[in-house]
Parts: sequence; structure tokens; C-alpha cells
Amino acid sequence: MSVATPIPTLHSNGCVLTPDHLGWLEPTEPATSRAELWVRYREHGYLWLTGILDRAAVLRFRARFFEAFRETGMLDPAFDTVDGVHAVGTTSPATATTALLEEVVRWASFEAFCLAEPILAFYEEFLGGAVFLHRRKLVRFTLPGDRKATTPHYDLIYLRGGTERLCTSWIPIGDIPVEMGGLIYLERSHRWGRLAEEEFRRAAAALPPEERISAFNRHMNAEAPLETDLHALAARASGRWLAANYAAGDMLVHDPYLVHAATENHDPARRIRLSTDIRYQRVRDEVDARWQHDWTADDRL
Ligand SMILES: O=C(O)CCC(=O)C(=O)O
Repeated sequence: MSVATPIPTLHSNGCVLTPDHLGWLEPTEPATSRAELWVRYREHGYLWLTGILDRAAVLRFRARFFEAFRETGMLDPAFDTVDGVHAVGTTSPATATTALLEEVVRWASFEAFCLAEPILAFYEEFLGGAVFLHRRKLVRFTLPGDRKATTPHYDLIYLRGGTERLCTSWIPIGDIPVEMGGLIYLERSHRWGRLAEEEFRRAAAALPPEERISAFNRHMNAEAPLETDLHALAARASGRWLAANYAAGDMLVHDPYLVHAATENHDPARRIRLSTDIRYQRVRDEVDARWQHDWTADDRL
């Protein structure tokens, strides 16, 4: 994709991001040398590895998900299952979609998806040793027109009980062009995130150990860790929000201090956005014990 391609206005939780506040992510060729990958990762806080995964395998998993999703009654039967097209005007009780997601994160086929050869090979090379995949894995879908999107945060807020040498993989399960509401990163905010976290660490030093590592400890609540207003946050971190047209087969890798959010899905074709976010680290580094359970909607992590 050309960097000169104009970026459309995007929306996130009611916040309007006009093109002057946005930029494109820079793609990285997966065959790039390890040394160069690290240079880019340190500089930008992310790697957008285009086409690292087998596109057909990713689409097979998308089709499998929507086959199960059909029982919510929200899939338009006029389209192929793999397209994941939302049936106009349909809704489903949150309990039904939560139960489905809680089941999907325990599917053996999902575990296999997360342990696909190219992912493992990438991390073993990138992290330089045997890797560990956190058990708590999230699968997310976004219906077209839904006004709720992931609010800005950096991942370490939720993962303070282990190493900070941790990487998140965000994997689009299907194509996610920019208007379909993918992940956006706040430019070079991993430096700012580190400083913000140091401040919180100091403020929380006197709290009991369990509360100190909680994303919801009283200091986090007292002074909201991050603005929910994306413009205010961009001004504080002096960066733009970076977006991309993601394709099935891509994988993003991000630093645990890099601030990110998601945008709303305004796909004219009414396709449902589907993605997963999963975390890897070296097996020898300290692991956050709270993340060694399957995700549930009420796990408060
Ligand atoms: O997919 C999303 O909406 C959010 C993902 C996320 O927060 C992450 O990858 O850490």
C-alpha cells in the first residue's frame, strides 16, 4: 500500500479522527533480519508483519468461527459463512455472544491457530529462545455500526505481575480494511507509556502486592491512566494515531508499553471484524500467574 494513499476519517467511541490526526503504519517484510526487526521494533514499538501467516489457514479459521456464530442469528445467510456478513437489524443477547467467545477461546483448533508454525518460528527467532504463550487469549468481533471500540491502553497495565519483555500479537482473522475498525497505535507512544508506568509504580509503591499490580488499583482509578479522548492523548504523547489496511495472513506485534485502541466498524459491506490478541514471552522470564486461565468476560483482567 502506498503511504501516499489518503486515509479516511475514523471513529472511536464517539471520537472523530480526521486525516490530519492520522497516519499509516509501516509494513515490515517477515524475512527481514532479526537485527533489523529489533531496530524497527525499538524505534516504533510495533511490527506489522505482512503475509507472515498462511492466508488460507486464517480464512479457514474465520469460516469455522462464523459457522459457530450462526447460532446467534446475526449472520446473513445470503453470503458465504467466511464473509461473516451481519444480518441487518439483528441483535443477540450479550450472554449468548459471551458464551460463544468463552467457548471459542477453549477450542483446540484455536489453540492450534495460536501455535501455528510461522508464529512460533518468528518468536523463537525474535526473542532468541524457547517461548511461552499466555493461556488467556482474546477473540474479539465488532459488528458494523457498533459505537463501542477498544479504548486506549497499553498492555502492561493488565500484565504487571510478570516480565515486561512481553510481546502481543494482534491477528486479523480475515481482511480488515481501515474502515472496518482495526487496531490503531499512538505513534511512538511506547516511550511515553514507560514513563507513565514508572509514575504509577511510584504512586502504588505503598499498596499491598496484589493491589499494586492490579490495573484497577486505587491509583489507576484516582487518576485515570489514559485519556479516553484520543485527541487529548495524542497531544500528551505528541503523536498521531496510525492505522492500516490489514489482510488475512498479517500479524502485528507490539511492545507492552505502546498505546493502542480500536476504531468503529463502518464497513459498507456489513462484514463483521474478527481478530485475536495473544501474548508471548520467553519461557525463562517471569510469567504473570493471573493470565494462566482461559479468558472469561468477567475475569477482571
Ligand atoms: O482488537 C481490539 O479491539 C483490541 C486489541 C488489544 O487491545 C490488543 O491487541 O492488545
